[in-house]
Amino acid sequence: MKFQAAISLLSLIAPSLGDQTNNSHPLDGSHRDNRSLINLKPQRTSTRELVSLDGLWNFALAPDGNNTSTWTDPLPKGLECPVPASYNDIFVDRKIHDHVGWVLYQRDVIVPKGWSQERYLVRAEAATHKGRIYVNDRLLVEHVGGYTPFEADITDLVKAGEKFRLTIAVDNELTFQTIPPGQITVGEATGKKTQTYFHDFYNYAGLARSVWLYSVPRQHIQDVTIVTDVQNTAGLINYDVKVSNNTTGEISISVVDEDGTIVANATGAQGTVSIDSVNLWQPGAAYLYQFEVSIVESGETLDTYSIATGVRTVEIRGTQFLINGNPFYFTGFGAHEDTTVRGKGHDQAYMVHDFQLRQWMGANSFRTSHYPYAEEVMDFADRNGIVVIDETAAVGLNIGLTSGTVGEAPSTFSPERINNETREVHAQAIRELVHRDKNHASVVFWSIANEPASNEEGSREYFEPLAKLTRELDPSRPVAFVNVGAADYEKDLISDLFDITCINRYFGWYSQTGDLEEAEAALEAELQGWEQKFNRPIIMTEYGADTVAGLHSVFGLPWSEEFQVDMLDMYHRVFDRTPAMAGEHVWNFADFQTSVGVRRVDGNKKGVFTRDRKPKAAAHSLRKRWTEMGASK
Ligand code: BDP
Repeated sequence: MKFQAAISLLSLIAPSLGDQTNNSHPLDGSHRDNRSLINLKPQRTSTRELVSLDGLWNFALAPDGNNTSTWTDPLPKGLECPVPASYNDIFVDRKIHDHVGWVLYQRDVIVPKGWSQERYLVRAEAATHKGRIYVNDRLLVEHVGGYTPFEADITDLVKAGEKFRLTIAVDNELTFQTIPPGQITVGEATGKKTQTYFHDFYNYAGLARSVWLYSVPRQHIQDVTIVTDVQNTAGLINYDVKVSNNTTGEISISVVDEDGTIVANATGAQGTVSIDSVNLWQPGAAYLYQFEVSIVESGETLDTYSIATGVRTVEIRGTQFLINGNPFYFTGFGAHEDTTVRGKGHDQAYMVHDFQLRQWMGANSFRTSHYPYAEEVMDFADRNGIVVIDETAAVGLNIGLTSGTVGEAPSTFSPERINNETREVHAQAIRELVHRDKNHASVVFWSIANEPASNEEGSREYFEPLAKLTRELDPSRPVAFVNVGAADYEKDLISDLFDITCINRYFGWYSQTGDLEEAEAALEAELQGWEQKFNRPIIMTEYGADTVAGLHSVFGLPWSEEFQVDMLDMYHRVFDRTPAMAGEHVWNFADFQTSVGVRRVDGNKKGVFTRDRKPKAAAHSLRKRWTEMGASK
């Protein structure tokens, strides 16, 4: 199946699931059409300006209760919090670390004087998990979903040259109606709120990504959708440009190669441009054209915006995953945005270093487990030829997984737990992910959930419309979800709705613990089961063992570095005799923080690197395997 799209299909229309807008609800109605989509990532061009609002912001836990009227007052002096960063580990204060509810970030901002003819907006790249933007004492926008951007147009509220007080409130609460889901309990003795959740990483919160003030011209480019194809030696770029309602100018397109030469031109909001003797975007060898869109009137450029565009195709043929017609075998890791002190705060130094480590390992890909990563990471993957499986934050739709072994797990899909409202929120998370990341050459398929209870009643009703929605939003990429061990090839109820078999398996760790012979037989049977069920690629999206760096065992016992090496070797033997295997992503790239529980000592230790990015023994054996695989291609 070749995943190419007529661009018109890339609409955001989703009849089966209701409203289709960004989950931002302008609350005063005056400044923004609430059905419009969020703008493209801010960019400095000859017609647009960009002011970073990163740095130290005043910070406070919001006063208790739902009375938000005091939130916009100047915050008491004292705490300053860096942006971008999760706030949890910044302060030496358990109350802040464990806080459940709203926090407030505040700073003064001046709109540049020269912007009097422009429109200008405040944009937060993420507020985990709910965010509100206030200008002075006015609430402008509320956004649900912790890993996608939202923004407020402030043009009509603050004049160019004026200063205003910007407050961003952020709520970290997770319920059965959020993505990811969670549950809040109130202590009987203390009345204190405690957050629990069904996923295995710490609920870091706050403004973990950049905040911007940026300008766009009155007539401006709002959105661009690009789908590429290849015909013989020519590259085709199908495009669709959306502009602001008031636009009277003409749309003009230039495609510029890496040497700065214009290789194609076009006019009009939709169409196809062709590049002769195209340089393809290849895994490990990225080539990016600048797709430059302009609005031109009477010879004057009113707005211009450029998208780095890799020309490539994605196809599934039988059990093969093809990029540009060549079989591609995924090597690499599932990972987390996670570092000490910053939590999930985006950090350029760690981003570059992590890519360097992946490259050193011979890894060609990663999955954005278990939420959309910072947009800078996606841009960097495009530029570095790293292939990405792009995942929503729908992790933990599986109540049984963390219910322990005692007693019956309550059913996941039910009116009191994961219900239709959750599905609406999930649908919106998919819309926002596809909208944000659709133009990234690195993104080769979507994963709409990690380890849902796909063996449980109700899972099919829940997932069928979501799989359909994702295909409608983007027919140019395959759609997958990541399957959990309990929903093996006989018990899973939804895999036929998807294009690829992605499975996480822990034979030898959570089952057959330490017994690699039993584990090998179980893994083999499982892979054969999937292979026989669907004639399509299988990717092992997680496999691994908790490993304490520096712990050694002559017996190769679990938790030792030797065991991690042996266990991964065993998996690889089985993969190498399974024809349908199309990839292997070890869990995890690095050790990461989780909530405190009896199963985790300062976090999850399945990293091939420690949390501070030191290699464990497995890094060397994996490196050998992956670099040899890369070299033999
Ligand atoms: C899988 C999850 C992943 C966990 C991992 C583990 O997908 O998020 O961290 O297991 O237990 O179930 O290490």
